[in-house]
Amino acid sequence: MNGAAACMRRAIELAKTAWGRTAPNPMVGCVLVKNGRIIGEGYHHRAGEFHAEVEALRSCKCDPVGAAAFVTLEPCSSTGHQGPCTEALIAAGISRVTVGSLDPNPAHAGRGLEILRQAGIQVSTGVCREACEELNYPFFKWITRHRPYVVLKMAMTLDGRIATSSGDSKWITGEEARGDVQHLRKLAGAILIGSETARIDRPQLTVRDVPDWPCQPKRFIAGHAELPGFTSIDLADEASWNSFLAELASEECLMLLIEGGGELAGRALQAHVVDEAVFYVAPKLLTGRGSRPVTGGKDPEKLTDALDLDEFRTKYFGGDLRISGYIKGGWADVYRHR
Ligand code: AOF
Ligand code: ZN
Repeated sequence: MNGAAACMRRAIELAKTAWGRTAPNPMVGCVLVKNGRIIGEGYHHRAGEFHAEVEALRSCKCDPVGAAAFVTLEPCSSTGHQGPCTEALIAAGISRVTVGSLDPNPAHAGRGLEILRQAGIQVSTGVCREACEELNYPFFKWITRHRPYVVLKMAMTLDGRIATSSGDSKWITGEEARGDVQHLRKLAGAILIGSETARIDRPQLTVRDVPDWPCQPKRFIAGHAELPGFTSIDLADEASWNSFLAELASEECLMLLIEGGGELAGRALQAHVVDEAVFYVAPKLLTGRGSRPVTGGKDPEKLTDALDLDEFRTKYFGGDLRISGYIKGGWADVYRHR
């Protein structure tokens, strides 16, 4: 395979094979290349199992001595459930290691690269860095801040409505967009909805597109509503948000997905707990003063009170448009501009 970027892209693809299955570990992929050919590939399947580098070494059909390794994340350097990947790479005689993103886990951060260099391995970093980092924002925030990464997902009409005045909301977006939500949901260790949404929609909020999905998110209602499988919690102020998020993190939840309604969305944004907003916009205009708006909460006084977004991105899913961005001042924004 030609080119470091192409090898790293393949490693990213491998890492994503385990999408949503690795928590509380990151998704990691690794490709081994010798004489211009891929001789080994691997990815981290789930926490407690082999790391990507070891998987790739084990898959080799020929001697890996002198091969180059492309890893999406800095190889680990100490023993956890698994032995250090730095040692495995050194023992296998790997001569070059290209790393996509550094591992901010304080147990490894930077040390992995240092150990490889000291062993005489040529180390380079930063190939497809952004893509490698974005693969693991939930892990990065959790391991450094002991809080889950928070994503706010909403589906709305072009005029910013999420339901009629009577609460009819099925469906605003089409099948493809809802399929993308299933994909996003797989990363969520927990899902949160408002009490009104719980009462009116009675949603399941499960991952359904894979039979017997092993990592179903824990489900919570902000406020009080009876819904089987959901836990009611009180999120009255910033302190209660903070203890909720701390509790989730201690239960190894790497990502919280907030799925509406508008009142909860507004309050979560105003409590400054959201890191990333993912909005699906349907080509529909609902109109109506009583139709429910996509965000509620308190009324800001000035336009300068608006939250800004960084990296505003768009992608079509069928006829619907997904617009996403990182909330300025949130964890992801700060991390990206560090
Ligand atoms: C790697 N390659 O594929 C992964 C890494 O408890 P352990 O031994 O599984 O270690 C988990 C830590 O190792 C995790 O917190 C993260 O820092 C790193 N994950 N490192 O070299 C991998 N999954
Ligand atoms: Zn490792």
